[in-house]
Amino acid sequence: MPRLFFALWPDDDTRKQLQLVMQSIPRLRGKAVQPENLHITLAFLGQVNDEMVDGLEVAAMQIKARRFELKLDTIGWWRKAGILWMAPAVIPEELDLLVARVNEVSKECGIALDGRPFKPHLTLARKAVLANHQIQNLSVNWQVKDFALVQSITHHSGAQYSVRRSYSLLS
Ligand code: 2AM
Repeated sequence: MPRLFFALWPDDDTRKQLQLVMQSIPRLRGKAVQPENLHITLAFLGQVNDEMVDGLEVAAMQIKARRFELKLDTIGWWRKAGILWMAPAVIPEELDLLVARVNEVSKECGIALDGRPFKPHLTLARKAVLANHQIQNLSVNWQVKDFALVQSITHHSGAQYSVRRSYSLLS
């Protein structure tokens, strides 16, 4: 049973911008997310029965949602979870609509979601220990043109993600 999630998967340009951000965070302690693994989760599905995966992949093709610009302009740290993240100060309406559609389609395919409110964030590092300093003037402009169904494989060394399928957004 694959472990799946829907995500915004950065294009090459956005990934380069994110790498620059990571390089400019001083004394980053913790476990930095590998550059090729950086993403924003739209919906975490967990283990999905093999029989359901094909239906899900096809159903997601019916999602009609628009492209949008995502400005990641806020860096923060969840102390308890030890997560250092980047997020948009303003959540575009298109992103909320996309998440709502992805959730609907997943439920229609029989997948139970955890129902936690959506807090869009891109995890930069885990087990991060950080003084409560502010990092300013760092932002990433992401032209979001698609979203993806991603599989997570857990190794001793950490998680490896692979995009199973990506879906274009409308221009
Ligand atoms: P995180 O970056 O805040 O840990 C793959 O695990 C992705 O799904 C990660 O981006 C993770 O968010 C997200 N996710 C959301 N809910 C999860 C859960 N219950 N278990 C594992 N990952 C979850």
